[in-house]
Amino acid sequence: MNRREFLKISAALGAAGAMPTLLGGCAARPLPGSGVVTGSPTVCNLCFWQCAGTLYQEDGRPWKVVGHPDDPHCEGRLCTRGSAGIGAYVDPDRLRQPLLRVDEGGGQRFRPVSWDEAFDFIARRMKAIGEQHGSDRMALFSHGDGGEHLRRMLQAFGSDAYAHPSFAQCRGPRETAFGLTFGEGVGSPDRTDMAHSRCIVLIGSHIGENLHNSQVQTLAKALDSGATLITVDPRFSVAASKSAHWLAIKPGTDMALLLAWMNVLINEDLYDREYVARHCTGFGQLARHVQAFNPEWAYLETGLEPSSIRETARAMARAAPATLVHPGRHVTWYGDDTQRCRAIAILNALLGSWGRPGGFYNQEKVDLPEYPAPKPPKPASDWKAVVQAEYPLVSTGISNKLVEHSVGKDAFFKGWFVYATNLPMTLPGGVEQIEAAAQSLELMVVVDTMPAEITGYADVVLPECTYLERYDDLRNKPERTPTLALRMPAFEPAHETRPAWWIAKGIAERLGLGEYFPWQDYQEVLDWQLKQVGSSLAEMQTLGVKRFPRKGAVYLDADNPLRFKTPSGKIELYSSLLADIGQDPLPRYTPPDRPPEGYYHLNYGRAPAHTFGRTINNPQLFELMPENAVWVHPAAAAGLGVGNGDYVRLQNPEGTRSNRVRVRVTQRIRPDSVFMVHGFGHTDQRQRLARGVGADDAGLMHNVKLDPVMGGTGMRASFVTLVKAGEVS
Ligand SMILES: Nc1nc2c(c(=O)[nH]1)N[C@H]1C(S)=C(S)[C@@H](COP(=O)(O)OP(=O)(O)OC[C@H]3O[C@@H](n4cnc5c(=O)[nH]c(N)nc54)[C@H](O)[C@@H]3O)O[C@H]1N2
Ligand SMILES: Nc1nc2c(c(=O)[nH]1)N[C@H]1C(S)=C(S)[C@@H](COP(=O)(O)OP(=O)(O)OC[C@H]3O[C@@H](n4cnc5c(=O)[nH]c(N)nc54)[C@H](O)[C@@H]3O)O[C@H]1N2
Ligand code: SF4
Ligand SMILES: [Mo]
Repeated sequence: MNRREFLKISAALGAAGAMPTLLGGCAARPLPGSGVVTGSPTVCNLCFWQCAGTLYQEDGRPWKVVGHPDDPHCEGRLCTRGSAGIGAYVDPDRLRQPLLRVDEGGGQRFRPVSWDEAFDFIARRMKAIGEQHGSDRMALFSHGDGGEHLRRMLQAFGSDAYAHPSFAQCRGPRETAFGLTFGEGVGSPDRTDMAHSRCIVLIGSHIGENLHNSQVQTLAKALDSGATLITVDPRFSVAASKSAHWLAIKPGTDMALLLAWMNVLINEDLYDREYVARHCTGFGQLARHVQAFNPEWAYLETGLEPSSIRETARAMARAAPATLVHPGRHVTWYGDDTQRCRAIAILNALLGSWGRPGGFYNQEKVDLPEYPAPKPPKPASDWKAVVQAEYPLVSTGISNKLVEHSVGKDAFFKGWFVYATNLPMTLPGGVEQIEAAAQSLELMVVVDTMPAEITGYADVVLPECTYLERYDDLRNKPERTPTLALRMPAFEPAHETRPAWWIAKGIAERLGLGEYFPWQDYQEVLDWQLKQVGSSLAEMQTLGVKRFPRKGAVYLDADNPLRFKTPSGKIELYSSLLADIGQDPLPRYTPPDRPPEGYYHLNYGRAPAHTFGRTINNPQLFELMPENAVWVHPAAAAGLGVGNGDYVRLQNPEGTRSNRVRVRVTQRIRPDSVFMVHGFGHTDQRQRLARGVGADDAGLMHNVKLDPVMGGTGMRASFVTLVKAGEVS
């Protein structure tokens, strides 16, 4: 991207005074001193968009990390967080050596140990679990690339239970819903074709604060070329401020709006008749189903004027099929989330946008073979049948279910590996659940870079080196242009830290399972894989990013009769699979719980400077945003007697209180809600910047709504009130 284009983005998305700078640095980069500058390819690990970049050093000292110009994830530019990647490497509070929990002087503490001692301890406990309970009783929680290595090691041992919080606490409902409707999920990066959209509908997706790099850039491009933006959000988000229509919906009532939109599209004959006739099944049932849900009905639920519901439906239809009703990403909200995401999928089908320019494109990845290694044994049992049998449509691990089945003497799971996920702050009400699981488990190994809260519950803490100090698997994501990107070490691992591949191989060898890791070094694996697709590690060390040709079409091919991967082979407006398991085959509206007197909806989200809790202690990002604040509407603030900048604590109806947090009085939130950025309120004392600053939303969640289709945790049904910090005993 050249400087002019960047300025356009800034103008489109960044001009408003309240808007933080979205993309890091400035186009004219500072010149280095007189030293020797070297660069090595990397893939950013500050969030999961996985932008490729280059780490530059001057005379062997870290200088800066910048985006790769040929990378579709970043178009040459890293975001605020990615630009601060060096902060993760230099953080003085990083874990430095393996730690073992020991009983000493009547209490428990962690003792630094050698890798050998840590591995021996882990192998001994795992063997004991295997002998006493079975080798299928280990579970893996992971949110990051290195987790795959641990997964291989655990599969070799006989355990294949695995969950990541990006399913049941994040995008599981949309993947399930789109799978049921179109036979395929949305995936990551999201397969949205926003750059070509003429109308974009964001339902709670706060793109701009949710800073997934190229997604923000394509939204900016679409706006620049005149696309209409419709934002549905109870909060005046950054995206709302760029919108032609901001629908400040009553929290939790989106389904009513979605049904009313369908009602208008069908009754005013605005849907894509030809597309629906050709590709969809169940239209008749849908048309009858939505008759009851006209905009006047929806008004009573959502508080949105019938005229604006009609007007926005017509705007969507005018631009169709280049209308994208964005599927959202963190969509575990009110428990009916798969159904709400189904409604979004159906709306896209009515507009004919699935598989069409400006809607959703077909994804492809590089056909990259696995390194030859023995196949792991078949586990002794089917853990899904034990742990999540009530969700037959789900093949992915449901993290909260795995936790539930780790508590108590008779629990199925006896040991955990936790890789790069801070479960106490990631699962709603996580502290109590992780505490309970830790009491029952015979082994908990945590692999992290930082002394996060989860490490406090571990028997063994293994310090991973940061992404700038290691190889990982090649980035190979399903996307528009199949692309490989290489992450390689720019620095030697600091202290006694090591990469996950080394850790997994070391434990496997201690377990007598070394044959499953038939290589000395991960470079061997990467070089072998790359040679199978006509490249090599040496080439990728120079290129960083390599694009590959597509095999199939980017959009639906109008000339070919198509079979979708659903039972009927069609886009299922009426879901036969949901009907089969006794769930609503057509989405139905359930009114959400309302806050008790004196309480507010607890709304939360992202800020451009941080990723969840993982970046708060990053010295560069902490400086940009050292604490969160609780947004309160002026009317609510007046009633509560609190003012801008006052410290308060949030308290839920069960009496749980947060850390103290500052009030931000603003018109940008509805009077019935408060809003805060997730990730603050760390309690581990070893994170010296992050500890004690701001409040944590996860600890306040008391009314978690499980999704009956996919088991995820609906996290938006909790309520809080504000207690002045001075009044707290
Ligand atoms: N209350 C609440 N809960 C939420 C959300 C919310 O908004 N509010 N959001 C949900 C969503 S959308 C998601 S995707 C999940 C995210 O959930 P998590 O991924 O669990 O989020 P973090 O809290 O950032 O925890 C990441 C952990 O990984 C460690 N880490 C970072 N880099 C590395 C590395 O290179 N190697 C290793 N080994 N460890 C590393 C960090 O130190 C930290 O302990 O949370 C979900 N839970
Ligand atoms: N900077 C930054 N960017 C990130 C991340 C990060 O940690 N930091 N995390 C990434 C990840 S893993 C994810 S999953 C995404 C999450 O980002 P998104 O999927 O975009 O957002 P959500 O967290 O689902 O929703 C937040 C928005 O929903 C609004 N909202 C709250 N309640 C309702 C409601 O009832 N109805 C409607 N319509 N809106 C409501 C809030 O006001 C807020 O604007 O962000 C990604 N991008
Ligand atoms: S969006 Fe930002 S933090 Fe995420 S991978 Fe890209 S540069 Fe890194
Ligand atoms: Mo997420």
